[in-house]
Amino acid sequence: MNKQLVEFQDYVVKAKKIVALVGAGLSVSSGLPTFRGSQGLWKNFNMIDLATPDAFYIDPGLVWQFYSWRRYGALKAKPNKGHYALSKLSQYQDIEYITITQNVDGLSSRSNHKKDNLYEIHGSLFELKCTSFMCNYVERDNFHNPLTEALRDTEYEFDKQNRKRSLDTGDEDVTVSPQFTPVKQLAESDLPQCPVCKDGSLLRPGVVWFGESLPLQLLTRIDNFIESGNSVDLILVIGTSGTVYPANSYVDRIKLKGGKVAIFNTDIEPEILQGKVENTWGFKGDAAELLPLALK
Ligand code: BJW
Repeated sequence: MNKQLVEFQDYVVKAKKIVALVGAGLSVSSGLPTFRGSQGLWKNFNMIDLATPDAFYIDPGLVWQFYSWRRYGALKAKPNKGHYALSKLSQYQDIEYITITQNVDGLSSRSNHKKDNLYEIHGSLFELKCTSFMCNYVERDNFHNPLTEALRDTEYEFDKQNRKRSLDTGDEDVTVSPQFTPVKQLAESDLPQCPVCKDGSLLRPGVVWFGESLPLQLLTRIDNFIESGNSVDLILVIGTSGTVYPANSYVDRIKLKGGKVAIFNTDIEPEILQGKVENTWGFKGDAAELLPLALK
């Protein structure tokens, strides 16, 4: 067995306080695409056109097609072995543990992960909220899809791409990330409307876009976990490029207080793999395969 893995497993069984920071790479083997990189969602679309409040203001039909397509994909996907490995960690009584996920696909929550130590810091595809400043309407766990008849075509588009992918690869398993393609121009009347506002305000996805604040309550609970009591022994950094603030700041915060870092990613710097970066282990490959092995 690899020396880093033996060392890591020795350490993890003794660790008393653990954080997992999760990104899109964890859901790749469930068939969902990442954002960045050659197979990523931002390959054909600029994130500024899809994941900002301005984007929604300029073309809510385009943004809703993107999120409707993502909802459909996430509903068809199943949690993988990596999600279940973290879910198992969340159940242990004798350690302090939290999962901080940037993913909005709901797969961690569907893997029997304990609810009170799972923090979905970028929100959820299955939450809807009113865009009016005067209205606090929020709908949680809305798994209905499509949300309007006009958004149904995004489902056909997802299925069409998947059929093409299985023909291309000769394999039913999803191996290539799908790419979002908008189907048509949609009017505001085609999109989900707030049921309580009298002025026909639009509902929007309950995700955190660029330039928006993350849910303050969650950030405070995470800060309390990291700053109070015993210091964190270990942060597992799983399938994330670590490019987005504030999620990426947790690694350095924990490292500065003496915690160790274990990275699970298909793309890892050679120095880390060679064990040359202090207090950092690197495990290169599919997180869904590596996590159950490393955490067993
Ligand atoms: C595998 C694998 C396999 C593949 N196994 N691994 C300048 C201007 C304006 C704003 C900023 C600025 N500078 C900083 C900011 C702040 C900004 C930010 O960080 N920008 C950076 C891009 C520079 N952050 C914000 O705006 C946040 N809010 C905030 O900070 O408020 C205060 C503030 C406001 C304004 C200015 C300053 C401060 C909000 C961030 C919200 C991010 N939202 C998104 C989209 C919405 C949700 C959605 O649609 O899903 O969240 S962006 C997108 O990136 C998504 C993800 O959660 C997030 C992280 O991506 P992730 O998960 O890391 O995916 P990838 O694709 O990047 O990486 C995948 C990794 O997996 C890769 O490493 C692969 O190698 C690996 N991999 N297969 C293991 N099988």
